[in-house]
Amino acid sequence: MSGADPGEWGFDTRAIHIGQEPDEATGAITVPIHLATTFVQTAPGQHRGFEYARTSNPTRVALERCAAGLEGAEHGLAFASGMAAEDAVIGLMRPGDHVVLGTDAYGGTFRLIAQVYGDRGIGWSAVDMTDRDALAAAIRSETRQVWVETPTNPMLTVVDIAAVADVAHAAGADVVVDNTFATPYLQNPLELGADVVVHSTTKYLGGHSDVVGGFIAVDRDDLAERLSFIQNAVGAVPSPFDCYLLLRGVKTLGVRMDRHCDNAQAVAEFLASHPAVDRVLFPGLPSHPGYEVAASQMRRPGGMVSFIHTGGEAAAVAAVGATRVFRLAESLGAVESLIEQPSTMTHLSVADSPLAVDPGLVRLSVGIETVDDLLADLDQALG
Ligand code: P1T
Repeated sequence: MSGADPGEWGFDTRAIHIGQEPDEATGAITVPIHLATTFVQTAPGQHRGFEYARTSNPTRVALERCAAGLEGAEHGLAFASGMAAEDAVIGLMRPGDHVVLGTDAYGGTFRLIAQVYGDRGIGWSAVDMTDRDALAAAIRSETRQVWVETPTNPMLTVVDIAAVADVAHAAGADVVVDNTFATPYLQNPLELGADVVVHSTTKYLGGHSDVVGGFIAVDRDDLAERLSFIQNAVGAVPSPFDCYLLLRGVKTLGVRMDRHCDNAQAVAEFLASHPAVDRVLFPGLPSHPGYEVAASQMRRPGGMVSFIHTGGEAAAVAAVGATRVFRLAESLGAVESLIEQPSTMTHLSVADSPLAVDPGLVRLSVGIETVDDLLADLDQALG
């Protein structure tokens, strides 16, 4: 879809223009950072759409409109972090309710569900989301939400969103998709049947390792109403400056993702024939079990690559400490390449749980540097 009408704009035009009309007062081409915490009223309750900055703020509204537009969603809500966005979604449930999540998910998501909400009376089960029968068996009468990550963090498993939505909806549960790894440029879960999309905007949407944020996109008015009530009541909102940085990042999301995808494909192919690599996990390789589902529900396979080192934990630890261009750090999705060992870093909180990860696993967030430098760096580090 592309055209002169805003309703027909392509992805990059939406990223640059939705919610970002030139400032009416000054003509400023970029959205101003509105620091005001309160907005004058002409009579009690009479205002121009803004009353108090926790409830709403013009810079945040610009970001919410823009990011919702990228997901093709009716409603968008910005939060102070990806975890704050997830907390709002889980906050829709009550004690006695139950949630199903995948056996492969970001460690912080598991920690929130199992260790924070588990203690407050919300039950959970973890299943292999690629197994339709296992999912159907895990859903109970009190199941309210089915949480899907795809591709997953850190195993890059691809989950068929439409298939999960069929099973979950038949049982009356909502489907929540964490679209952080794919981004709205590569995958739009609402179109595939999801009810709620969450993002850690700290990653690709920000894209420069300089802002922590979260986002929720929904089409359903009932969900939007309850989530915006929680957003205001709890107050885990991003600052105006964070919203500005995210608007700035999102403008280049499409061009960055194309380079992330090109570089990740080259890195995955390089690793696939490297003797120090036992198995490459990347949905753009035909050998990956999720290759076909990825090709049908994603525009491209993304910028994340994981692999199992033939030498196990000790060799994985040595490799992640030996790169020079890939920096040893948590997080992902920014312009610079990062390398990490999930079992002791991002996924420490899943140790001894059904989500535990292989200590020989190495995760790469492939950046947008010159690809030959990335390949040479991995070669010397694995060598
Ligand atoms: O860090 P925060 O913005 O709160 O987002 C949490 C989060 C949610 N969902 C997924 C899929 C994530 O990967 C994350 C954060 N992940 C990392 C920090 C990491 O290195 O994997």
